[in-house]
Amino acid sequence: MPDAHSRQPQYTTDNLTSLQSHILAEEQRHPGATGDFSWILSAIALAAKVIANKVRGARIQDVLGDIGETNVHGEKQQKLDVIANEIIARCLGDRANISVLASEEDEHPTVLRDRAEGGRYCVLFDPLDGSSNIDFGVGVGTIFSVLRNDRLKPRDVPHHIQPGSRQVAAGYILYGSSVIFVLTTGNGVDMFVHDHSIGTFVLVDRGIRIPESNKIYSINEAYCNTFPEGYRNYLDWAHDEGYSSRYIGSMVADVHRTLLKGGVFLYPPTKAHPEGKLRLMYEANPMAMIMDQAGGKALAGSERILDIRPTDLHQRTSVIMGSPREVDHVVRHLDSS
Ligand code: P6P
Repeated sequence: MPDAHSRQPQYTTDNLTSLQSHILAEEQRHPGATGDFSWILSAIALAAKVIANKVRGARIQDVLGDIGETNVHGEKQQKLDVIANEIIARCLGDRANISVLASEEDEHPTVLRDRAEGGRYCVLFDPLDGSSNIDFGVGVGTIFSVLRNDRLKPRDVPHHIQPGSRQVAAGYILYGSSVIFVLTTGNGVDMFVHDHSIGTFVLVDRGIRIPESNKIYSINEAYCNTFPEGYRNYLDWAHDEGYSSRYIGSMVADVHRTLLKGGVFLYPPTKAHPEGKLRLMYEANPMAMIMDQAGGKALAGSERILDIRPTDLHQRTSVIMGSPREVDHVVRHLDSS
């Protein structure tokens, strides 16, 4: 047995990489990067830790339930929706390179500064998606999308209504059995888990690839009588093919499972939401970038979600996203209806 002095140091392959050091390493990959971008992602990580703490203590700190008001979409605002919204605004608001903050919870975006004052990025977010589930301990999440404020109009007005293909970063934080941060900056999808013992997000998976296929569909079948015919034909086919159904009713949780296990997540047009229920700018677009970067597909009917040319911050869309072969099965039935 060699003694301690002769033994060569064993450099581990599983280095401990924090989200912060990962972001800085990514920044080094972009020549001329100014660090602006890293500032934004570190602010989102800070907000995630604060929100995770609130979610974890929800039933104890009496922040469950709704506040007796509705948001711009006519939905009951949960106490934690408002709290999470304020936390993100406080963490991002002092980042000098942010031009616009746009939230699901606010009818109008907050313009912090225009491009001439250094506002280079727009950050759009759903502060606490799935919050109606929080009273029952179901996983909820924050979804974020980062765009450049690079459209110079005559008045140099911030320009945050851009197609999803122009996102420079996107991701989500899932507040579940563990707090999981999934991020893409256009070079693949990486996953971090919050290690409470050291108070930081640590890298646990790099370059995630969604499985090509898996016989799982995720949809609220209660509305199936109001789905367009092609979706109903797909469901009949999936039933005959022995598919499993998994639906949590919290987009971040359903999409995260789909990303890791494969399958397809769908929110078709319904009678209540003929254009689809999910919001394009801060739900569908960021998730579509994640899926695209992980080798999956993300469509609204037959159109790529990332190619949709938006007109309104709060516009909705239908969603079909997941394993490429599973999305193809859905599209085949839409096309033949
Ligand atoms: P439904 C949560 O309210 C949400 O916005 C998404 O997180 C989720 O995927 C969807 O709505 C669930 O909608 O109509 O099935 O309850």
